[in-house]
Amino acid sequence: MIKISTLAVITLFTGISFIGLKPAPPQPIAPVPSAAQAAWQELEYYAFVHFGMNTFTDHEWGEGRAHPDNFNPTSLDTRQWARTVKAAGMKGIIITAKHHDGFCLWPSATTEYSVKNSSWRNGRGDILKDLSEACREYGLKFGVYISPWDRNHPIYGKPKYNRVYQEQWREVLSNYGEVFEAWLDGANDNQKRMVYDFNGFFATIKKIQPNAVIFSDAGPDIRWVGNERGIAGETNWSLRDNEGSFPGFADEKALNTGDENGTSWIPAECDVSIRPGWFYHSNEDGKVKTVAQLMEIYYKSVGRNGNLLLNIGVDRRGMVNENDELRLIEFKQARDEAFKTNLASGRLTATNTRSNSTQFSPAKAVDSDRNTFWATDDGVKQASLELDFGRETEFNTVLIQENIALGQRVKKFSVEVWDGKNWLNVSSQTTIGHKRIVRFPAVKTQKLRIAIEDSRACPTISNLEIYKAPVL
Ligand code: FUL
Repeated sequence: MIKISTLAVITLFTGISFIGLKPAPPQPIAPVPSAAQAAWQELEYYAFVHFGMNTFTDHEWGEGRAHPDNFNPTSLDTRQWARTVKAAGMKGIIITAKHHDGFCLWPSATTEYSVKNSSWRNGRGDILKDLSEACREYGLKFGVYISPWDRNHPIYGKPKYNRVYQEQWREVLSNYGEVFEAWLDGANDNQKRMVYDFNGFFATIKKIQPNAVIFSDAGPDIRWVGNERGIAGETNWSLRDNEGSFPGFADEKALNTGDENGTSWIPAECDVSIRPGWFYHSNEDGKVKTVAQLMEIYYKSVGRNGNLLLNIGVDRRGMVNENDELRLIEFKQARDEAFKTNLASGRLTATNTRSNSTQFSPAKAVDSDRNTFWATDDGVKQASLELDFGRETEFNTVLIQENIALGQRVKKFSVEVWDGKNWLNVSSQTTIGHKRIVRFPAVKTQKLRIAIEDSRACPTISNLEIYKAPVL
């Protein structure tokens, strides 16, 4: 009889586990996402809403001096925001609960500068209450932005302000149900030299909403992508060496690409506004980004392993303006059209399959199950996946995903097509991560090959889709 220890040794060397004769899955390679980060990554696309005193004073950066009565939406309808966002295919809304001017959209006890001192709804209005309820009704995630920089608060600049800001987070995270993301802006007033207690803020947020992810220039959970154009680096690691970095001091180049040797999992979020400004200005009604511009942003954010946070400046009525609403829907239709018919079917083979097992076969990359994946044997960092369509097929887009629960791995890969005699390279790329969408001039071929040329550990490819998308 074989002893258990012998089985363990065989398992170690062959990768075959004797429980149901299943091959052992690849070991995770650190760092890996937390459950909250993994869930966040699946959202891919959600809305930022900039709304506040600036909406009524026509500013981008208010100074915190406008009287609370100026805040006066004439027909506030947060359900219309939620309905629009839902129809646009977005998964949630992050609201500017307090921008740099310090005006709070909820009746905070920490300041006199809020809706409670506005004649709007006789001081009994609360945007966070209305919006969180609307998000729940429409099945959307609810997120909150609170600016650390406060141009109104009398004690801003003094250490005691840290307690004020922390208390503001405590209020919004305690009273409006589940919050999926806490957004800390890095913009600052350098003259007042406020020394922020970021670790204290992060601890408060985690204590009250342990499932929320915290965004700032420096994480800890989600990082800024390094620009406000919504564009991630072609190389985009969700890894980052966060040593010595903190919000407000952004290394924009490093944030854009992440860091292959990073010791923390801090994926990128790509924020950009649908108009030139973040807040609503009527003179920008004709400047809503075109569908072609939005598609380009989508391909360069979600298509480069980032999440897309697209901003809408809600107007003075307290509604998503018609122009933006129309464009959001058109953008949704353009994405539906681009990803309508997945052509990834045919005979799949690979140069290496983990333990030669069907459990990790190339077919797992096209089985519509994100939890299954094609993997190679440990140590095999170069391998290719070949798809024979069985007939000439025309396409211009390849969508590929890694199983990031086991860590981000691929460093370099190519898309190649068969011309009847040779493999022709149509695109050379670097990272994949949660999602990589590769575009190239349309090709007609019977066979496609994804050649992985380098990887931090054996690759784990959980999804491959192929499209002939309209060129905009
Ligand atoms: C920046 C702010 O200064 C802008 O006003 C805007 O809120 C943007 C999202 O973040 O840091």
